[in-house]
Amino acid sequence: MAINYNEKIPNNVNLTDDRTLQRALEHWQPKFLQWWQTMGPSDFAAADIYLRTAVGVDAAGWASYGEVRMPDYRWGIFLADAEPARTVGFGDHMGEAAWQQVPGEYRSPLRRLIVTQGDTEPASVEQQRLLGHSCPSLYDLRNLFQINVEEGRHLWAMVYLLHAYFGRDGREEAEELLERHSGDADKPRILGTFNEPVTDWLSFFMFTYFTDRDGKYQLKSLAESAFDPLARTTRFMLTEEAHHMFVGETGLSRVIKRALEVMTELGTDDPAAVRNAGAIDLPTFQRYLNFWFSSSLDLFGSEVSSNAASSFATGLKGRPDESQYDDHRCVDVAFELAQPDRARGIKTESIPLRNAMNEVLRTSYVRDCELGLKRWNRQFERAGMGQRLALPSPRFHRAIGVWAGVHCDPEGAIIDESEFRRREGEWLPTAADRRFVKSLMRQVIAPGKMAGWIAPPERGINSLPIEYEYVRL
Ligand code: BYC
Repeated sequence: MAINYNEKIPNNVNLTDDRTLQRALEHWQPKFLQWWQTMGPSDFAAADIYLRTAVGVDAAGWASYGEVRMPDYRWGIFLADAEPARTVGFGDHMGEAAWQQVPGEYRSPLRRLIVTQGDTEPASVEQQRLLGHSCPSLYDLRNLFQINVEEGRHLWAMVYLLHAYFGRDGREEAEELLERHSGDADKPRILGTFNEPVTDWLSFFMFTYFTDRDGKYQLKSLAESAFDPLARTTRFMLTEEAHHMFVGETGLSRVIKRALEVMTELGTDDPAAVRNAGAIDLPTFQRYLNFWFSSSLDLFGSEVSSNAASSFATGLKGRPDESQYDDHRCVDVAFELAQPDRARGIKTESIPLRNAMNEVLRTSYVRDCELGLKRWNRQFERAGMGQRLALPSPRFHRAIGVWAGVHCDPEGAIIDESEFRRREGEWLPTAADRRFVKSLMRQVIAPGKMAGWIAPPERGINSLPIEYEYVRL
């Protein structure tokens, strides 16, 4: 269905047919805008930004590009088209008609999933709030703001579900989504990674590569939900999410490209020399990667989770691309889980597959993360350099699940806490690393110009040249 932009809240859900819902959302709208003003991108409200806006929900040509000021962006409610006669694709309700309303017995766990998902969206905008002041180019600045406005819209997607299907509780949850804040001592965001500061662009690119990719896997599994409005809204969110991961992957690849250029010019891979020349040395890059990968792994929850088992059984949350599996019920199937034993060794235990669903998702996520690593490592090969980047073991630096509190090195070997503390600075960003990366973060806003620590992108946005003035300040 086409998106109606003539209304106060653009939508393709016939909002005018439900006056009560429309009024409730129109009541939330100014609170959202107030939140955007105070917690969203600092400054830049008057800049004209070359943004894409959704004009339809079909895969082909949903985006229209044009100059927009962020406060005038039309945040709204867009669901992918309904699949006629859709049935539940997994779990105990497999084959039954997908639900258009929330079954009473699943209200509370479904609300919890929607709130957790919704909480991450504004959190990421808050985390990235100050980045505009140190953008490496106008191209990058535009991409940052594109991501920010779309994360704002993803909040709308979840708030719509809360208002439309969860009555008063849902409206209260929608208010609280604007009251918790990233890193706030009293009211932090729900999940760990979304309270981590993202105050430099290396972290931003790591975040959009690793953390947005968690978003992809979580949204894909919610897109399988028996609750059809959730499946439809997340299907559309995924089309927007793809660009966020593109920004992460290409951003990191440009950082590597620049480091390789500097190493070739200088004829050395000495990290101090690379830093002196104003590029990001590879050991620092690897430490940032270790941090953001391990933090993002925690977002999948515990390896053994009764929440995950019941979400699968009841049909609330499936596996990404559920249709690729043969067995959609997963009853009486075991999953072999490696976990630490008391003697500091590793034991493998059989657990019911349904309880291991978080781990199933995490494993497919890790495989997806590896693809970027392969591409980046090819850059080294092509440059004739011996260095390689690697994902650390999923046991490394975990705060959630069976490996939480177990000290492991990046290869996954269990080590003493004292050894971990002694070597932590080799594996995770140090205060000195952060100071160095911060020192490179100087705003570059001349059209087509790039900061010295990052190579230009291969092409511009929507076939425009790289020199295009993507943000008119
Ligand atoms: N930090 O049974 P467990 C995105 C909590 S990103 C802190 O293991 P479960 C985006 C957990 O909440 C995708 N707490 O977990 C990306 C639970 O607490 P309660 C976001 C954590 O339920 C970039 C307790 O520990 N999507 O979209 O099986 C930019 C026991 O947990 C963490 C979703 O989250 C953590 N890392 O699975 C913008 C999807 N992990 O309730 C956006 C919806 C766990 O006992 N959420 N806990 O107080 C879910 O599917 C599940 O809630 C989780 C956790 C996978 C997150």
